[in-house]
Amino acid sequence: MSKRALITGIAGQDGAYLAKLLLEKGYRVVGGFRRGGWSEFWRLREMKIENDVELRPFELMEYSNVQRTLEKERPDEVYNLAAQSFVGLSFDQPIHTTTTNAIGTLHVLEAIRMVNKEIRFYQASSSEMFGKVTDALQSELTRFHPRSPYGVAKLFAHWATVNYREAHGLHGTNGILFNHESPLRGQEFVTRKITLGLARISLGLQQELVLGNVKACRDWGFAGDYVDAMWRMLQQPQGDDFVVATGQTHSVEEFVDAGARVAGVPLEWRGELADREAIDTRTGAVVVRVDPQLFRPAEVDTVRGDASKARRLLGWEPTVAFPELVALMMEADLRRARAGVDL
Ligand code: NDP
Ligand code: GDR
Repeated sequence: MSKRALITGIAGQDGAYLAKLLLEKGYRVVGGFRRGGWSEFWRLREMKIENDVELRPFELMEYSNVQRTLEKERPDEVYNLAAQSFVGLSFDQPIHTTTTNAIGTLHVLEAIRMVNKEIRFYQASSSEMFGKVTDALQSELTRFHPRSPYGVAKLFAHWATVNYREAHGLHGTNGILFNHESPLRGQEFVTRKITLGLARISLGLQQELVLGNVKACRDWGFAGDYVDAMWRMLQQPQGDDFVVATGQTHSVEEFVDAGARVAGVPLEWRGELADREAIDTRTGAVVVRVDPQLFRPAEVDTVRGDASKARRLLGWEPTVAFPELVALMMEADLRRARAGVDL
């Protein structure tokens, strides 16, 4: 009989990639979504799986809704991807972020304990938990020092998952995933903001791209690779914690440069951090500008992950390197901008 998976947050970037992967593996996939506008399933449509996933209204903050979903759908595996996932917003909405990301996760763990302790549970932990990093390379053993309400809430959920594993014997796993991107990334995140902005600038549809801290560095991988790691984790005999990362780090400015090369916009940077800007060398016009108002109250300056445990125990490897990732996103946004499509 085919396995059943419940994915919370199915309408998000990772939900779409994970659902596609599990369907290809023969799973029955149930996806929890919040009711919103007409565009809520655009990612599932892009992946051409909208009709293959069984969609259920699902609200993480409604405990009885979570429990009833488990009772009714009887999943073998639950992937808890639902979250307020935008770090920047978490400074303005710390309580909403914390209740969703921390208590929401506890709802799922508690419901699994009540309904069926055999259900395997994946928690979407994050490199944001490392925050003010103490080790040059962050592994499962690195000390946590979150720098945002988002990171603090994810750390609660992380430890709650460890605790349900140790206290109640749940098969609970934390995937400590570093930033992963794709053409399905939300526009609020810096990579998509850049590829969308540069695509529009190169076609004359937008004058400039305004960014925050362009010196911040991230370990950026491809979402398609990272959902494969999620699945591999839940096939392990016991719950565990795994870092998933490429081991390479690049600044936001380097992402802009790589995207501009694909878009055919020659850039030259000038100025210090707060008034940094890039001109189009053909015209001298400023096309990228830093606005200090977009700086975060506390920043994660740099992260770089050590995924050697995932390589060793899961046989996982990233397949898309930084230049290909940028090109993949840039080309998708150039196509969309030319077609007048806004996703
Ligand atoms: P997205 O923001 O694209 O997707 C998150 C989904 O969660 C959205 O569809 C959202 O619904 C849903 N959601 C939010 N609040 C609730 C709620 N109260 N009840 C039910 N659903 C809710 O995130 P990603 O796909 O990028 O990330 C998936 C998970 O992985 C998140 O938990 C994120 O924090 C974590 N993560 C992501 C990383 C990344 O680089 N992408 C790295 C490390 C961790 P709606 O569409 O209605 O808003
Ligand atoms: P992050 O991703 O906070 O790492 O969280 P984001 O793309 O938002 O920011 C990355 C870095 O870029 C800097 N930055 C900007 N960020 C945004 N969003 N917009 C800008 O204009 C801008 N300019 C510079 C930020 O300051 C930051 O340093 C993502 C999310 O997917 C989380 O859910 C996940 O847990 C972590 O990755 C790992």
